[in-house]
Amino acid sequence: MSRRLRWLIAAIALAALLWLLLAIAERALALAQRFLGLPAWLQWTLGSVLAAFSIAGLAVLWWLVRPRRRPKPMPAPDRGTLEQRLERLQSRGAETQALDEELAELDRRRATGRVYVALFGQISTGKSTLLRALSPSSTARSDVRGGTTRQVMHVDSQLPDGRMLVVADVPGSREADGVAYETMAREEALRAHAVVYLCAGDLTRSQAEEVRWLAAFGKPLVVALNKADQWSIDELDLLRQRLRQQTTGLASAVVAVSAGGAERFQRQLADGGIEQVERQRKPAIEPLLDALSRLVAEGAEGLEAQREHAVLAGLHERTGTLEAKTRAADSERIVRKYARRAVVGAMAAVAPGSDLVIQGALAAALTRELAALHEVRVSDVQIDDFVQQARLSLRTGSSIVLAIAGNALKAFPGLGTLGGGVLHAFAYALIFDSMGRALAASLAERKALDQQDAGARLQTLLSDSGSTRIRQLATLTMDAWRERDHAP
Ligand SMILES: Nc1nc2c(ncn2[C@@H]2O[C@H](COP(=O)(O)OP(=O)(O)OP(=O)(O)O)[C@@H](O)[C@H]2O)c(=O)[nH]1
Ligand SMILES: [Mg+2]
Repeated sequence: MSRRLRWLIAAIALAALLWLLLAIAERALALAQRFLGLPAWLQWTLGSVLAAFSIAGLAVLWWLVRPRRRPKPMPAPDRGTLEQRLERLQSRGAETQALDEELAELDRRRATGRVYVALFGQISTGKSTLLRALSPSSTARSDVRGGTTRQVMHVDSQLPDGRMLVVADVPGSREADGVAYETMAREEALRAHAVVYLCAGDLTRSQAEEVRWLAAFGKPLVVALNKADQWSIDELDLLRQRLRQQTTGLASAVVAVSAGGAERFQRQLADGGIEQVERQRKPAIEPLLDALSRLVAEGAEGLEAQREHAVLAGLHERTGTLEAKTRAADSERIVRKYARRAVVGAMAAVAPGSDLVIQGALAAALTRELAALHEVRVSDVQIDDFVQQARLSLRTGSSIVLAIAGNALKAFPGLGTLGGGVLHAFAYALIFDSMGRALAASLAERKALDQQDAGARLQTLLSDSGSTRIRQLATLTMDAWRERDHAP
């Protein structure tokens, strides 16, 4: 577009805009004049209606753009549904023991009627030190040593109001290579009635995420700023204020404490020498004890429904992961089975043509079985369509498939010695493996038989000559071939 033309269009647009603004102003003035000419009672009625509309409009606008502090609550299934899912998984050979144990632990804790509180926070924020301060006379004390916590540990503690708690120390989160320990900590936090979230300064982004995660499970929460002894009173005020801002709507209280820990200093001796001294800092945790008293005032019974919800929500996630894993393994098995059958079918063919016409009945059965595994309903027509489409894409792609198969024969000398027909048998293994994988991935993601999506994935897989997959398929072909040779 020429420069002059652009100027012209801009000038016309500007003139149109000006005209529009003038028209609006004129209309507004006319309306105002008519409004002023109305009797007073009508002016008031109209004025009130307009004001109400504006207020409602502003409220809707605010509702749309307001900052959302509360994270979306985690969904939790009811217990019966969850148990059914676990049973189904178990019948499919999945390892559900840890999940069953979690349910049993839910019941066990309910039966004790005790209040459980978990300490949670990133490494070295002082959880183990706080546990010692919360339970100075605990018999388990000797097990709580300095250093990195590697397991969940419970001690009894008594609040100043006489209420008894079971407090859990857990491994710190965010340790390099500490995923397993962090999982352990998170699971324990979900099992507790309330959580004390420890930090040693204002929240970093990852700490803020942890607090949001706990709040999303509906955990009653106190944020404890530990190592308060390291800050001046003014600094502490600022930090508390900042923490309150960061956890508005997520935590019930923010408190500053000093859990204790060892302090080292030098002491001047009478003879002029210097002595290194280490002593235990005196814990100062009263604000936390007060906040905890308020947080668990309802007692175990009052907090139990919330706790159960969190545990079930956590189990819902874990069960979902196990379901996906089990389904992926089953899917892999099915694909392998059909790839093998396709190889056997190819070997039985009297004169394999150079055009790879897909084995229709086998492809339909593979599709049906994978759809059933993913609990996707498919009609016979849909299956026929899909197989037909796969056939078409193979017609154009068969040279690629044969080229990959040919290359593989060179790379796996064992295959090359087996004779001519093996090229086709291997090509079929590749086709069925690609088709099965494409279908399984598409079904898992789309929860439907989406021809286009599965077709696109099939195209990619057919030309994927990734070595591990090709090696596995070569072995599969070779095994099937040898078995045929040894068959009576
Ligand atoms: N200054 C100061 N240091 C503290 C305080 N509480 C704990 N510490 C020190 O912080 C360090 C870590 O304390 P731990 O109690 O082991 O921390 P943790 O959160 O259990 O650590 P992990 O188990 O690794 O997650 C130790 O050196 C403690 O002495 C405190 O109130 N003030
Ligand atoms: Mg620790």
